[in-house]
Amino acid sequence: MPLKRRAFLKMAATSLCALPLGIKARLVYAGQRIELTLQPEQRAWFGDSYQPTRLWGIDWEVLRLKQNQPVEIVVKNHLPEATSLHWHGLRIDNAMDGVSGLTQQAIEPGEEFVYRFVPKDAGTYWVHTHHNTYQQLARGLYLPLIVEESTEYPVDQDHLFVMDDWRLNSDAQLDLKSLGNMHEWSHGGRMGNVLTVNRQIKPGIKVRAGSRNRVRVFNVANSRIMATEFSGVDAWICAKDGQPLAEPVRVEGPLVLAPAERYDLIVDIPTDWQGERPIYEVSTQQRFACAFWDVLSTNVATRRDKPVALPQNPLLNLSDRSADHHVQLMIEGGAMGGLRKAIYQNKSMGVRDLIQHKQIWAFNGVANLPDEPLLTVRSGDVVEIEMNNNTRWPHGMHLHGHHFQADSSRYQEGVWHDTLLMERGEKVVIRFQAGLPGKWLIHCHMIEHQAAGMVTWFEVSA
Ligand SMILES: [Cu+2]
Repeated sequence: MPLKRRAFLKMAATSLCALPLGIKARLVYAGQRIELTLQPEQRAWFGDSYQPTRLWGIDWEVLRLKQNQPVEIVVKNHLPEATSLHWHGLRIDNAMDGVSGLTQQAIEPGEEFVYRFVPKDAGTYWVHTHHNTYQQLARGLYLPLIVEESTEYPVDQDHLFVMDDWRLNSDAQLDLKSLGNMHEWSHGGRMGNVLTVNRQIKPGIKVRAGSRNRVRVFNVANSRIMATEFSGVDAWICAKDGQPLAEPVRVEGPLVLAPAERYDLIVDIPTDWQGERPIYEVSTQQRFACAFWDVLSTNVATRRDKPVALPQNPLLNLSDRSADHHVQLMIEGGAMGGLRKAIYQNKSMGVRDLIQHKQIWAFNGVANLPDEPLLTVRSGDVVEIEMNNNTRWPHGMHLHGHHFQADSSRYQEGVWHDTLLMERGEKVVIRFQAGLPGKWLIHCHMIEHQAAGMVTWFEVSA
């Protein structure tokens, strides 16, 4: 049994704000060429009583690019394993999508790869490994990525709120023995016992009383669905998965995020606050403070006006377009799912054989990446995928290289997503315009589910 979260909370050193050795603060767009080094990283989460926790990471705290400015990002692999980087949510050339084995060869240790693209959408995205993802993401190989709007949005401060879920052993090191546990793969995925925000345990987010803040909330966990409660503040959602909402929507109740989902919030801090005010994670029975507002009392004038919408990104309005294609995606398998057989690597297999190959989930009767695409479409076509979650588990469905709209009851109509939480038994139709030519993945972003079968692809031709 993994240690319980509470045990680790007790051990945690009080908010260490300094960046660990080898991590640089904010990589701001600095001309055309940027270098990222993938490297081992240490975090002294538990003070002097334990060895620092050894992770994998990238040598920056955050990467900030500018909308419509071309970049060349040289990624140097100083890790002991091959890897590749996926630019999650960016609509860029397929050859830059970073899926090893599909869009590029993995970057070997000591080698480098140059990603070249133009970020055409402003917003909140992230970069993460797409090679042995269930292991490498669990080790922490990701980086928040912000594409700045060309006109600055009016807030006093812009904060990251990157939530992660780590599984540590009693030595406070990554519990690597539990990677690949088939029981977890067939259930909700691999859950951690330590929650961090911005790679820190219970950090303070420095704000001024009465200020208006943009807070970019990410769930970068392998599989845990997070729920964050920002109580006592006025908060609005102004973007989902990087894409602005037509009108900001007030946050009512906890903000629920499937792995890989992001929300941009506008948060007004009350004028009479000072000192520490907790922010809670409430997805489990163990409601606890995962971070706090560290409020400096000042005489900032209160803003009582509703926040304005962010400028829209160049996405096609789908409301007056009928679909050129409509396909079904039946999601099956998992524990208590009644899956009897599926095709894996072109062979029909019973469940026992599938489990031997570490497969237990299927899309349309096929476990893992098929040779043939789910569908082939032309760039510019409007596509509908009817996703049917015929399993006993929630899933976070992610489409590479595209944003889509969904008829899900959980979200407002017209909201754009690159990742969508689906409840057990739920059916959702997603709609999008096929973008750049190439091979694009559709997969569950509960990464153990993806590893165990929940992945397919579609092809866009010119
Ligand atoms: Cu899933």
